[in-house]
Amino acid sequence: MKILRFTAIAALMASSVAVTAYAQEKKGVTPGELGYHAGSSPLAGEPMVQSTNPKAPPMTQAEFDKARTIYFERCAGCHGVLRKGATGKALTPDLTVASGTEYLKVFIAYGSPAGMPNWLTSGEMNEKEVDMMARYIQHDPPMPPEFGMEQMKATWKVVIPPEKRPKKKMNNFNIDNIFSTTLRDTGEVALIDGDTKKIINIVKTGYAVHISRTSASGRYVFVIGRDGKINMIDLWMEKPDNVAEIRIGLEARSVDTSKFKGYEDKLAIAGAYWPPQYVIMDGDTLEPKKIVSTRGMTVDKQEYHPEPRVASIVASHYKPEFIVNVKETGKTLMVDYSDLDALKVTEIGTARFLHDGGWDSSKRYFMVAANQSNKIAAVDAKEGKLVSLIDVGKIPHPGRGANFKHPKFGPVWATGHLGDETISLIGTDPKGNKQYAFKEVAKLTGQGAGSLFIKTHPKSKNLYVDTTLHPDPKISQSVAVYDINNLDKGFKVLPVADWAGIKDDGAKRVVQPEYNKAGDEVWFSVWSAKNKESAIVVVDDKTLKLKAVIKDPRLITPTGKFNIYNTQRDVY
Ligand code: DHE
Repeated sequence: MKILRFTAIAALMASSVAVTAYAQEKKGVTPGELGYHAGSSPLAGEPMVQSTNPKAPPMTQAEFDKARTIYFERCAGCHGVLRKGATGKALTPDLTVASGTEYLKVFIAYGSPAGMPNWLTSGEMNEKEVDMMARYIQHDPPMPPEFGMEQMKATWKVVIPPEKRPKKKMNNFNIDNIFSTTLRDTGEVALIDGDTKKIINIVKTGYAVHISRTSASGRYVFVIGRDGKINMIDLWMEKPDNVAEIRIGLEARSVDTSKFKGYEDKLAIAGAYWPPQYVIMDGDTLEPKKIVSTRGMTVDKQEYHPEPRVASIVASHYKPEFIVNVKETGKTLMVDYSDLDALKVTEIGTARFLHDGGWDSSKRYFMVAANQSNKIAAVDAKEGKLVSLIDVGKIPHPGRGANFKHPKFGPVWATGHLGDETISLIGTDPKGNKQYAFKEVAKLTGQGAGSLFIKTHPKSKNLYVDTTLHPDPKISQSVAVYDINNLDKGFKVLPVADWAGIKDDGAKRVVQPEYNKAGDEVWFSVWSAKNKESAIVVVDDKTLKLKAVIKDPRLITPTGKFNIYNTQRDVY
């Protein structure tokens, strides 16, 4: 909660005009929204030079360093490294100096009725810290270092070179049904055997590991940490483990590999938050080949943005292309990787604040959430163009979304929302159901706001929606499940956290449904604090009954789970 509060406070630490505007905009802000963007940035530990603005109130070096650490741990996620504004407002000295220390302190200390928490009165900050942060944001933001080829190569390690790796699968695991499971706060992934539900190995990865993706062949798993470290895991080894690693930046979230015919397992790509860039690597060794900056103009106002972060990346099935979504400029880049020396990039203007997304069932259209714009952009990977920008609910957050055949509208793709209780269904079949294609055709009502992930499977008739960041524990600890053929009937609630039988109190948030290969089980993480027991709960998709609980002292803060087969083939 501490982190959550600080972000909101910092959001209001702008000029008086900006404060009012922000407060209006943030009316009805949910705790989930605030909490989600409040992740700690690994940049807190990077050396940076103190820049002094003569108009800003003085600070000692020690105060500046402390405030900088707090800023990167708690505020940068919303306001950006350079405080130019990201999903939160800009906090640059031209705005903050005009407001002055005393004014800013009020907001930090007392919050506002529009959702701004009260740092001082809640006892979470003392007067000294409030004063320090109010002064800090009037100084020029310090600039973290760049991270180019030299720095990348210095971190690049081929642990087992390709020629020394197995020539065939050396274990008896059904590797298609392994789940690469994020252990968020330990910087590890657990490889869990989906058949036996036993942990195969715990692999050390980057800090606050984020997602796993598989190579086109399904042999390799690529894991990225928030610190920009990628680990490449070989599932053919007797005990699957790390075979190569690299850092591609100082902060990152996304990774994928080439999937077009003829390029399977050839290349990998990762996108960084800082520096704002993407990097194409050798698919066997992670050797960095090409680094491309994403700094540039925004799609709407056509203003320069110094740090447009790279959000989701997917590999096209239609062309030798990666689809790279650049958050703050609102651009979707189709990066043709067939000739890295003459890189061709098609820039598609979509909408600002691009975040997560997934394919429609035909894998031709990429559906990506422009979250703070409350839109889904549908991008045609075959034609290389924007098909439609679709207005949905408040802050769509699909993960990769859910594809199913609606009894009336035909194939649809669905997303839940962080900011409201709705689930939007979007038609995706321009041939058979033209009148519904790329429109929001229906809205379901779920348990509440704070949803992060939604999931179904081609073999299932169920649609699961989590509400991980809802403030009411009853809701954050359960999931809603709809019968796809009877959506009007509403949903059933599965008390997933109760089923885990965890005695510790605490958050026990239920997050990210993920199917097994057969599509007859759904796995949920019950995500507790680092020092409390967590679990994975497996639900029988036919009966909606508890099938298994996976517990192990090593399963610390499990969040995302990535079934190898489904991830490899984009089944969701
Ligand atoms: Fe995520 C996907 C960024 C917080 C769990 N997350 C993504 C993607 C991005 C992203 C850009 C899409 C990657 C892709 O497809 O290539 N996430 C961010 C943030 O910037 C944010 C808001 C704040 C932060 O500090 O990182 C954030 N994310 C979280 C969490 O707090 C979650 C819930 C728990 C955790 O493990 O950190 C979380 N994000 C996930 C998961 C996915 C993801 C499980 C992949 C879902 C999938 O099914 O593909």
